[in-house]
Amino acid sequence: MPSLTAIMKIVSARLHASVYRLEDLPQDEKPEIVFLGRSNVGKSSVINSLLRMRHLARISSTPGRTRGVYFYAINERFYFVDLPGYGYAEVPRSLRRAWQRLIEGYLENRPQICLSLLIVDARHEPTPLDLQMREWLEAHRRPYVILLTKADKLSASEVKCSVERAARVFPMVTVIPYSARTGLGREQVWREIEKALACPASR
Ligand SMILES: Nc1nc2c(ncn2[C@@H]2O[C@H](COP(=O)(O)OP(=O)(O)OP(=O)(O)O)[C@@H](O)[C@H]2O)c(=O)[nH]1
Ligand SMILES: [Mg+2]
Repeated sequence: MPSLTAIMKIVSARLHASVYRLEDLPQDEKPEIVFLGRSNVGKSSVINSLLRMRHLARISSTPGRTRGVYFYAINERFYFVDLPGYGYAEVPRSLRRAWQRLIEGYLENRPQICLSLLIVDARHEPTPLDLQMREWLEAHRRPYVILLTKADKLSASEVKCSVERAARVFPMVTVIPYSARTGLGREQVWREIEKALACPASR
């Protein structure tokens, strides 16, 4: 369903590919915006809220719902990439290992990734796995921003504290309070996406 954002006009958004094996990754080299974070943190909800679509990416209160790497083609120009969340202990170990292989294999060999959105729950300290993800992004020199999501569950002063805490944990990184429910942070995230898409590397 076409919709208008304040920043970018969304003419089309569709699921392009559901990938469960590295060999099946899209080959066309469109720039990619990646959504990372622990299981159930709200990655798929961020995608839907950015696009103002309720049902494009699958959302669930059951953790571990996103099982593949999902590529959404936006305006046929770039992809939003929804990854399975990390840190969900209930997933069988063999499946967790398979995800890890898939996610690492994807992230490591994908020069067209122009921005990663590392999504953290605004209510909680970043987890050790979030910090590990950050280490990885920095070691691989991947541009990223932090989204503190579910901010609607906090008061304005609690959101401020959460942003300050994140700025201490992730110094020198853009931190954006976000809510898929209220749309808080949407415009700022779109600005970051537009900036990343404008880099020469992503043309
Ligand atoms: N209040 C509130 N709830 C949210 C927000 N974002 C997501 N949720 C809820 O959090 C739950 C998980 O959301 P998802 O978007 O499926 O999370 P995910 O990170 O994609 O989950 P996995 O794919 O399982 O890793 C759902 O019940 C959502 O309705 C938000 O901004 N505010
Ligand atoms: Mg999901």
